[in-house]
Amino acid sequence: RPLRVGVIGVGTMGTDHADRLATRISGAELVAVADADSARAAEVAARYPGVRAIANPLDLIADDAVEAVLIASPGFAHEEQVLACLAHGKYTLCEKPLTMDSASALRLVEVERDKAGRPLVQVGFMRRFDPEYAELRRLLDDGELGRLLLVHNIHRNKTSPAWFRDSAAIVNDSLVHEVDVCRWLFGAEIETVTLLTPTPSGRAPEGLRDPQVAIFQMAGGGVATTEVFVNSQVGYEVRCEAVAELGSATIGLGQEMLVRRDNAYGGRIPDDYRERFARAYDIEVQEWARACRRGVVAGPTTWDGYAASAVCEAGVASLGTGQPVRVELADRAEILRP
Ligand code: ISE
Repeated sequence: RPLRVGVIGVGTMGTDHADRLATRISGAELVAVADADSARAAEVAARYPGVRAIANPLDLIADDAVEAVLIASPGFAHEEQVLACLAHGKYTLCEKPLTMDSASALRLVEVERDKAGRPLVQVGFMRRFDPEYAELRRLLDDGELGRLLLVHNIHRNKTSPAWFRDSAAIVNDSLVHEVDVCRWLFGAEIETVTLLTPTPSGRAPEGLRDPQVAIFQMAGGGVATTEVFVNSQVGYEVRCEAVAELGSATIGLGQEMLVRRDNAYGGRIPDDYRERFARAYDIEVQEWARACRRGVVAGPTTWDGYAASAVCEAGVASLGTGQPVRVELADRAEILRP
C-alpha cells in the first residue's frame, strides 16, 4: 500500500511537490492538500482525482487518512505545523528553513527527542540529493583527492522574489543552502561566519545588499567561500568547487550540451531552482517516502535545520559590520543524548 501523503502550502514549491507525489513518486500517493488560501488548495486538489482540499493545515495533519506530511508553507508557519506533526507522530518533510530562528529550531530538536521519542522530521535541503552534489561527496569520501581544504560556491538567481525586502532574506533563504552543503561536504560544523557586501548591483531592489560574499571557517580547519547574487539577470546558476590536497572537482557547470549556431555556441541556463534541481527534488521525495515506509529518517535532520539557522543568525549579525561572527551552537552530544 502506498504511503498516503498530505501537502501543506501549495505555492511555487508545494505545487511542484504535489505534482511529483501525484505523478512520479513510487510507493507514495497524494491524498490531501491544504493552504492558507483555500481557493488555491481547491484548485490544486482538483487537478488530481481523489485528492482532497482541507482548509486548515492542522486538520490535514490530524487527518487519519494522512500518514506523512510534506510542509511547503512559508517559513513562519513551520514551527506550529512541525509541532503538530510531532504530536501526531507523523513523518514530515519540512522545506527549509526549519523555523525562523535557532531557538525555535532547537526546541523542535528537543520535542522530537522527548515527545516523539524517535526521529520523524527531515528538512528539505535537497542539494544533498542532487546527482552532481552526491557524486562530489562520494569522490571526497573516497579519499583519493586527500583531505578537503577549501570549498568555493557560486549561487545566482535571475531575480529575487518580491518578498526579499532586506539583506537578511538572502542569508536565510538563499545562503542557507550553502550552509548545509558546506556542513555536509566537510562533515563539520561552521565556527565563524563573515559576510562581505560590495556596492549593490543597480539591478537589486532598494535596501538589498546584493551580491554578498560569505566566508565560513569550519571546525577542523576548512574554509568555504560563497558568492550569493540573487539579481544576476542571467538565470539560475549554482556551482561548487571543492579543493583537496591532491586535486579539485567542480560541479554545476551545466555543460551537458553545447549547441553551435548563428556564429555562436552555448547551452541553456535554467530559469529557476525547480528546473536545475528537478532530479534532486524527485530523489529527495522518493527517498523520503521509502524511508517513511521503513520507519526511519534518512535525510537532513532537525539538528541540521537547527545548525543551519544558527549559522544564518551569525551571518545576519555579520552583514552590518563585515566582521567574523562566532556561531553559538548547543552541545550536540548533550542535546541528542537519549
Ligand atoms: C529559494 O527559496 C531556494 O530555495 C532556492 O534554491 C534559492 O536559490 C533561492 O535563492 C531561494 O529564494
